[in-house]
Amino acid sequence: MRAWSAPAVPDLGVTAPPVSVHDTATGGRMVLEPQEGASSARLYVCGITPYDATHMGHAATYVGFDLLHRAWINAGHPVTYVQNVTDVDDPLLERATKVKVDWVELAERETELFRQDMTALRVLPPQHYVGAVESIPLVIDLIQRMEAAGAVYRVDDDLYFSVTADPAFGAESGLDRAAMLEIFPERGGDPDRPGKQDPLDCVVWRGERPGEPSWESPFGPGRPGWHVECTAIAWEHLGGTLDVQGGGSDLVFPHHEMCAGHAHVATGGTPFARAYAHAGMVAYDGEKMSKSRGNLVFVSALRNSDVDPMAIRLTLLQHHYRSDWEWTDAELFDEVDRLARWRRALALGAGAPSEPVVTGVLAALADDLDAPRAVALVDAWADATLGTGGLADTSDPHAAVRVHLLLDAALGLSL
Ligand code: 5CA
Ligand code: ZN
Repeated sequence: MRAWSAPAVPDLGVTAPPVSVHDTATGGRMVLEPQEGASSARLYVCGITPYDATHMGHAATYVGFDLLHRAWINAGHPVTYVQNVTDVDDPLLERATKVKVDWVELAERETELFRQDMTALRVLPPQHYVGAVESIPLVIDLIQRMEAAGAVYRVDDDLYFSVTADPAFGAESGLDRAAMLEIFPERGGDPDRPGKQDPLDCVVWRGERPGEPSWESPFGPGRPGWHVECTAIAWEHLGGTLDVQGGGSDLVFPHHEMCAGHAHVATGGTPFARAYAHAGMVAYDGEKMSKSRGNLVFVSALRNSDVDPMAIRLTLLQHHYRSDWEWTDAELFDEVDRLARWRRALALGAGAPSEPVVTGVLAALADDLDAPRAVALVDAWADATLGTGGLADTSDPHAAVRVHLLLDAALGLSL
């Protein structure tokens, strides 16, 4: 699948510190220098299910991982970035039926809108942007490997993955069985289906249903399960253990746990990812922003009403990627004002010393992607540059150029 166009990342002429992020599996910090022998850092972030437009929750997650992508580049590491598109799944098919649109058309339309939103927000594109439908041969291959390891069984026309086949099952989320059983049905699981060996087992191949799309396979006609899609795409396009599997915190269980389990079983125990990183949930009107609840603020709607995409991006950056927070329009308007102040400071050319802000911003981002700290440093620089009571600091003749490049390279803000 086509991704979107890449904004250039300016070279700052300094090397940022090694990047560390919080790892859900260990609950601690992980320093992410590329693996021995790997030519690049390997990043996989779970992509959209394209049945509706990009909302602020999606945008926050992708901007969050864009900070990781940029922090690695600024630390001197090339990055191979892979993202999927869940272009066949229950919610997409249900929406297509409801609005009487062909499901392929709906997926293509919403994916194109997502590309435009990501371009406007200056999110670096993945090198491999891969749909589930185009990956069906990879999925079949992965299921066959799991089958050969004795980890797959049939219930009617569907194939299930046996979670007990992975001795490490549960290590990614750290959840106990009771918590897993509670969450599983809320996130697409079917614990009560008769014939399953364990209530937590998940579908890897869903046999053909009347009126639904299906593809031929050695297991009969059907379509891929959700978790096996991401495992197959990530493994194929990154070629080994990922440095980071990312997504929103709603994917901690079962999605990323199952991905880890599938990979362990198919490869004889090779870890799926070194770290599992999760972005917090963005709420609106008191509840998680979600397509199913309908409490949405769309990136495209704001763009269409002439909101500067950089103000949207800055609003997202004001919240640490791991925190849960609530979108308000008032905050967006504050950030419009902040951008105007930064632009005034940058227009002066000379300004307060740039060296401390460059070092500080790169260090903040290398430290678990601490964008709010980075924004506060730029704010302090703009305040000093503009001065209060006429006491502007213009001691650095090249300050504006340096800070301009820094905002672009590290925070993805083009002013
Ligand atoms: N296609 C699957 C992942 S393989 C999926 O979850 N799609 S999605 O369209 O529902 O979400 C896309 C990404 O946005 C996921 O990483 C998800 O965790 C994240 N996300 C969804 N809702 C929110 C929210 N309210 N706040 C933050 N991130 C969110
Ligand atoms: Zn995924």
